[in-house]
Amino acid sequence: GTLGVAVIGTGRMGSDHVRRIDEVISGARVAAVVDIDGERAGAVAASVPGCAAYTDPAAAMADDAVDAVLVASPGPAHEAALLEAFARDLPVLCEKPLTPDAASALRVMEAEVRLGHRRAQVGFMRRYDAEFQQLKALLDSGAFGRTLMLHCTHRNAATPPGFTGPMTINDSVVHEIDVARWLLGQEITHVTVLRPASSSAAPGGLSDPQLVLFETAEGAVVDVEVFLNCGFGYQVRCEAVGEHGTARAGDAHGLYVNTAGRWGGEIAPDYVVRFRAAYDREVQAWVDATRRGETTGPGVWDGYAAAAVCEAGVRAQATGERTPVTLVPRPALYGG
Ligand code: ISE
Repeated sequence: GTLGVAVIGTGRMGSDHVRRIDEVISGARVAAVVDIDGERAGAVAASVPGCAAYTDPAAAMADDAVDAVLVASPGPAHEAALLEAFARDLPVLCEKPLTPDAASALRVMEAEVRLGHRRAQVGFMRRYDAEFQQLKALLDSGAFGRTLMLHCTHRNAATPPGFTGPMTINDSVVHEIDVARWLLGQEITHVTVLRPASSSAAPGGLSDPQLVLFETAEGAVVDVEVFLNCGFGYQVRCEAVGEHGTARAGDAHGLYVNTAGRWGGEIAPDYVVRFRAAYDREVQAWVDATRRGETTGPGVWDGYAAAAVCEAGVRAQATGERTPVTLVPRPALYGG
């Protein structure tokens, strides 16, 4: 039957996912929404037929109409929601980051391992972007030989209020951490962060832009320019350098226009627009797998490994030193 989803958190991503499940996704409906702000939850619920409003995630998960959970609350609230969902053996799609630090991600992983089967997918939506998928297929085909480097660009027009230095790594660069692990099929072993002079557009105290370097288990090197107050729009690119060729995802979307003696096109304003199709595919894939009784896509191991790299990254950011990443052995549940 139709999957009843509880959407936890009705901020930027949560409300976009409510709209998506209501209007775009087949096989699922929004059965409940949760927000600590009850008025906000009520207003969002009122826009969806048959949707209940809660302020407590556990109460929503206890609702008979709820078969699965989409966690889109802020990162620090994810652990409790995930543990509650696991206690009820409910399938989860958890927005990134899985949790904001490695110790809490490890607790989540241990809980899923105790459950004995995968139940959570992590919202690394770039894995569902058409161009990133083409890049992955090209690298996996072996046509370019081994992949030696990735050059990544991650630009946002502006940071939202309250954005902190560690969030540069935990909320933004976490995407490149997942992309690098996924494209290369290797774990990241070391992180270095360089902090050039900050843009005058960066809000007080935030180092922006930054250059983040990853080294991987088999000797690949990844550089990431993360520039979160670039002012001109949302831009995410990744160029892979192989032994026999290079390929770059993220340049071309939208129209190429000639007018008034100039050529060009539009830059997406933000991630909701830039990755709209990827989010659609991600949520549909999650709903389809869940209705088949399966858990697919990036999982809790990927969320944990990313959290461990983030932790090293936040330390590297503070010390300026090349910082090793510590990972526990990969449990058998995740193919270890
Ligand atoms: C945000 O949380 C995201 O996930 C976006 O993809 C990223 O570009 C942005 O920097 C983050 O704050």
